[in-house]
Amino acid sequence: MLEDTIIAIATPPGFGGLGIVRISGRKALQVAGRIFEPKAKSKRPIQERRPIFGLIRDPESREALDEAFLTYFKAPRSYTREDVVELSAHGSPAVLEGILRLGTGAGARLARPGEFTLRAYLNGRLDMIQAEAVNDLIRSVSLAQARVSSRQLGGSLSRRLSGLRAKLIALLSRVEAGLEFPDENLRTSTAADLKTIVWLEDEVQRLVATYQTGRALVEGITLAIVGRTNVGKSTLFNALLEEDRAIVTPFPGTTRDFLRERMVIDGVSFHLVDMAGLGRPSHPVEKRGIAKGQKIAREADGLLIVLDASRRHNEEDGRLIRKYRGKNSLVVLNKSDLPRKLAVRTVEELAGPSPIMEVSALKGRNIDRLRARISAFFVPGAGKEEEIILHARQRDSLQAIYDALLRAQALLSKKQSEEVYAEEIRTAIRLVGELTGEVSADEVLEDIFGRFCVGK
Ligand SMILES: Nc1nc2c(ncn2[C@@H]2O[C@H](COP(=O)(O)OP(=O)(O)OP(=O)(O)O)[C@@H](O)[C@H]2O)c(=O)[nH]1
Ligand SMILES: [Mg+2]
Repeated sequence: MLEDTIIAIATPPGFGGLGIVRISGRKALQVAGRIFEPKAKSKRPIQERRPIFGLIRDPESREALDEAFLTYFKAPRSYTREDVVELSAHGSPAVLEGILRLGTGAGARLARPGEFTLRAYLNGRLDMIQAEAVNDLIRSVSLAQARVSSRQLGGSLSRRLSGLRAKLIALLSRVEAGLEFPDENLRTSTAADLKTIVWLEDEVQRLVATYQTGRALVEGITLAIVGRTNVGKSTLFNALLEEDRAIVTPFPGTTRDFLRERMVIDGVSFHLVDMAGLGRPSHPVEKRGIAKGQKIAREADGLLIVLDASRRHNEEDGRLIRKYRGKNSLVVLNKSDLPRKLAVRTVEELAGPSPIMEVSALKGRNIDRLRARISAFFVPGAGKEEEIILHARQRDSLQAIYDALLRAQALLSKKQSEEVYAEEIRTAIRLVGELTGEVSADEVLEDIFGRFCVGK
């Protein structure tokens, strides 16, 4: 499979100032040499990593297609660790397709999606985590996600996993030595091994827990603004968006349908939803709006529960908060510019474990702090230099490692069969290997790389 030379357009489809065709494989230079003609007449051989200017020319008809720069990356100092040639021409789909056609005519084969990265992986330049990070980086929809992927591409998560693996191997070799030479008392104390296993469990569990943040980075977080009518939900919606988006009036029941807008905090996308307030509907449309709102609130990733600080306690608020217990919520105490009627104690009792933030949506008071709070509360760790799991595949592997560790721990603490215990540690080691791609079946590779973009 690595015998042939592959070719693909590396830039996105459509018209652009530049377009790049990439060739990788043993015959990369030879293929390029047939369709590219340097402008300078000097017969110097092509140098590594030095773009040279020339023409793309059909070797048969001698027709010139476009001007282009050719850059040669000599193996192994290239993305795939093979000989790579990049032809940078004008970004017209017709020109790029033409170059592709000439390239295949000259002996290259069209690359499949992800095939360049697959080669980088098979040639040992990237492990599986890094290969996935390449694709994540290309497809990243937020700066925060790009930062996480970029760190993983640099190998940060891979290093953490190899640390895990080293500890597991140490555990295994101790128990194996004990099994092989039972008389020599080589086994260190069970207590020390148990301690290591518990540490490993914590480490794995920490990583699993970051998946929620990872998913949020990729998909964004839907936050519904809920509360009674007239508490200032639409005013808050507008203040957070810094845009006069929703209609605000002094009359209860202003918002009837829902509005959804995107805002970005620290590079993370939040889909903010403003909707009808809860209260006694005076019109069938309001009733429909309330029902719709409740469905949205139930399905949202998190809630901003808005209370009006200038009004006395209302049973509705308590009912609302109780209704959404168990959902990630932040309580926003609005209208703090007006004389206070709602006691702090009451709000705290109502809010329970949810954090409370006092603002004035109308005056814009504390809105920046609310934004920071939203980010810290709903996506903990997103802004920090932390490892974050972005894929269900990675989360599932880590969960399986965790389960194996739990079984190992139980066996060890009950001092049951050392053979079975060793087997669980071996399972955990194998699972770490699968996660980083040290051991992987062809279909797994196909599944992972098949999701990549063409030309990467
Ligand atoms: N003083 C003061 N008034 C506010 C504040 N926020 C909103 N209001 C006023 O409260 C009234 C209702 O505001 P909206 O934003 O329409 O309230 P809502 O919760 O969206 O109301 P519905 O859509 O009817 O459920 C308007 O007159 C706003 O100007 C605030 O922080 N301070
Ligand atoms: Mg409203």
